Amino acid sequence: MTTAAVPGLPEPGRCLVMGVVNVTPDSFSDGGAWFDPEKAIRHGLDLVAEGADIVDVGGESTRPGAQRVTEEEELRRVVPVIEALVAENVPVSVDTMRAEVAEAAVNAGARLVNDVSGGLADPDMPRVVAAAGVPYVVMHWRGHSHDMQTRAVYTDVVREVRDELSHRVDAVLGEGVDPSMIVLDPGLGFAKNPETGHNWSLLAHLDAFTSLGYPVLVGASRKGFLTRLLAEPDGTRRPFGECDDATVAITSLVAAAGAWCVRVHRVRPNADAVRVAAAMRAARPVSYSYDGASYDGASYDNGSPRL
Ligand code: PMM
Repeated sequence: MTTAAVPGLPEPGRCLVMGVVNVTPDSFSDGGAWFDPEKAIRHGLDLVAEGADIVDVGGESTRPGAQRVTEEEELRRVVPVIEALVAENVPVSVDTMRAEVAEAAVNAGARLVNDVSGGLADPDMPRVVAAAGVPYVVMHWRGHSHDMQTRAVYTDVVREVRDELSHRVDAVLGEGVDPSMIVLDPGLGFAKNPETGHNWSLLAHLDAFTSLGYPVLVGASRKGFLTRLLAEPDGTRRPFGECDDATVAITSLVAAAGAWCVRVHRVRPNADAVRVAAAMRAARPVSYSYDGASYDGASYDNGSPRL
């Protein structure tokens, strides 16, 4: 499952690493550090030098409570950065919910459309992506950031997110997106309540998503549920930028469980982690003997993702 090929994107035989470039003044995770286009381009190139397989360029913050920017502003932010990175042969994805922005980004050379709304925010998106013939990240989403946390109500979060994602897949297939182009994302932090363990349940049951038969992308990096997990005894939450070690831990686990790609802010340690997971997965199927008994890795594969 890890190595499922997605057309036009690298195929290193392990979980891919997508480095984040937020060309925004207000993303919660990096606080506007890359709002200046020159800095954003430099940062994208640095991420590649650290081992990013894909650079994800976004011009609209999706932090809880964020207000939308205009389409013109979003285009102004992302297109020059995408053009410059593509000119350096960087595999670029565009993080947008708008069909017009996706189209402009693909015309500028973006190879992947990463739509956190899974086609719900802009009804033209699936058709535009289908016409562009590029891979499409369909993420689980229940509404825009300004009020998404009020929608984080589930009886069975894994089943509901899986079912809602499946419906989105059916919808985008109906709009002409080729099945080979679809990537799924459970949407950690998006309409998920960090107090009630929604994100952890989704991570713990990644097989509910990998078993749908599409590559799976996981975006845990610097999310609020990590700042809570790592809070001080008095409840003071760990700052976003100090959650990178926890992000690496998640990367190791989801890469071992068969994720296709992780979306992260700090690339180098996550690039190491996916290599560790790949080495362990590769070592697993061989027969070996221990303590006089012999084991065949394949014989106790019960269908669960293997470490
Ligand atoms: N998270 C953010 C933005 N884009 N895209 C995908 N596919 N999955 C995610 O989890 C995701 C995303 C928000 O994080 P940021 O503001 O730190 O970039």
